[in-house]
Amino acid sequence: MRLFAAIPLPEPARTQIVGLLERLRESGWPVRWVHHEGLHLTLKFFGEVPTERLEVIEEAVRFAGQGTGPLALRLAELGAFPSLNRPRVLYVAVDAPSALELLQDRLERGTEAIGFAPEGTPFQPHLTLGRVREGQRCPARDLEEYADTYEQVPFVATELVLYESILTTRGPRYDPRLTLDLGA
Ligand code: 3AM
Repeated sequence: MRLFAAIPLPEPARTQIVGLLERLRESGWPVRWVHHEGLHLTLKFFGEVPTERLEVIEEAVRFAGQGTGPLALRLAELGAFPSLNRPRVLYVAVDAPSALELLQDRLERGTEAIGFAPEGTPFQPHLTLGRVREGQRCPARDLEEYADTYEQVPFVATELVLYESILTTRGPRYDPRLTLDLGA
C-alpha cells in the first residue's frame, strides 16, 4: 500500500482553493489538476509499504502528533516546483507556525527510527494544485495572473491523517487509514 501523512484542508481555505482550481481548469494548460476531495498538505510520504507495516506506521504517526494542538496556518503565494521557469508541480504555499515544522520534524524522526529515510530536502508547506503532463510545458508566467483571484485566508488545522493513496484510472484516490484530532 502507498501511504502518506498529511493535513486535510479545512474551511475557509478549502473554498478558496476549490475556486482557484475551477478557474485554473479553464486555462487549458497541459496540467493534471488535483481532485477537490483530496486537498491536503503533505507532511511525510512513505511510499509503497507492505500492509503488515501499517500498524507500526500508525503508532509512529500517533506518537508524533501527540500534544501538537490546533495549528494556525494561512494560504500564501502561488508557486511551482522545481521553479517558476520550469514548472512541473503547481502549488499554493502555506504560511505555517513553528509548531507545524515541529510536527513535520517529529514525523521525520519518528519514522526514521522505523526505517523510513528522511526527505533530505527542506520542508516547504504547500498544497499541490496540479502536475504538468509528461513532456509538456506550462506557461508559468501566466500563473501570476491567478495570484489575485484567491484570498490568502487564515485557517486552523485540527486533524492529522494517514492516507492510503490508491491509483485509479481517474487519478489517485486518498483513503484515510488513521485520523488524529490535533486538539485532543
Ligand atoms: O502534497 P503533494 O501532492 O505534493 O507529491 C506527492 C503528494 O504530495 C508526494 O506524496 C503525496 C501523496 O502522493 N510524493 C509522491 N512521491 C513522492 C516521493 N517519491 C512524494 N513525496 C516525496 N517523495
